[in-house]
Amino acid sequence: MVYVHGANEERDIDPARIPPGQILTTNFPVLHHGDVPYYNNMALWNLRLFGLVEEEVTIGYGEFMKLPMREFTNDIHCVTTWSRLDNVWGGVAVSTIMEKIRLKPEAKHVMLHAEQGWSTNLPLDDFMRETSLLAVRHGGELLTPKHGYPVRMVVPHLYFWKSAKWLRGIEFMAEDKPGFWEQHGYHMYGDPFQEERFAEGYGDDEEDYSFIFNTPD
Ligand SMILES: Nc1nc2c(c(=O)[nH]1)N[C@H]1C(S)=C(S)[C@@H](COP(=O)(O)O)O[C@H]1N2
Ligand SMILES: [Mo]
Repeated sequence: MVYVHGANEERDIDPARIPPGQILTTNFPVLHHGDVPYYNNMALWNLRLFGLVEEEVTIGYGEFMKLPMREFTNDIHCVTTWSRLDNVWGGVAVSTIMEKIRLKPEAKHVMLHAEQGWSTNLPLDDFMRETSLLAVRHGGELLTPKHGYPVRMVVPHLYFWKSAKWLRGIEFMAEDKPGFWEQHGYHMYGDPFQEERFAEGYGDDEEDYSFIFNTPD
């Protein structure tokens, strides 16, 4: 039996699903750097696929919402130690997006670009896992603004900071490069089952901690 915060009860959950150092909750905390973007004209929204591709592609909102959608159920593991199991997402499989472009063979890494210059990096193979998606719904409802409306990335096998909210660009790169939190000491890969929370040496400076708690609602 595992105690679940939010539900305030013990539940019969396979402990193997819970990475080390994580606490289960049924709440859905909101964490990000900066402000929640506000959209008053979706005609101005687009998603740009660029970098090491034969031809750059831009997908508008109307076109995106007409792509084939699927349901994905997976677990969230946040580096700040909460986990939330069995999230039902609706969205577009990464394979559907990849049909729009032709990658150059040198492409091995991906940078996800969000509104306001926020970014996060991951290997191409992890981006392309069958479980990775571009979500537009959570729990059957359209994403709320604070959880990433209109489109957020979901990469369930890595810590949740790799799941960029307010996604606007997918950049294909030859070499790995640190995104926003990675430049501030978070791990380059972020496997929750290996507890890859921070880069080596993170936390040695008092300044490091100012970023962990900078999480306005
Ligand atoms: N654009 C953007 N996406 C982001 C972040 C951010 O600051 N900006 N924070 C990440 C972090 S650290 C976490 S834990 C999750 C939180 O998602 P949630 O607010 O939906 O729980 O979003 C991730 N995606
Ligand atoms: Mo986070």
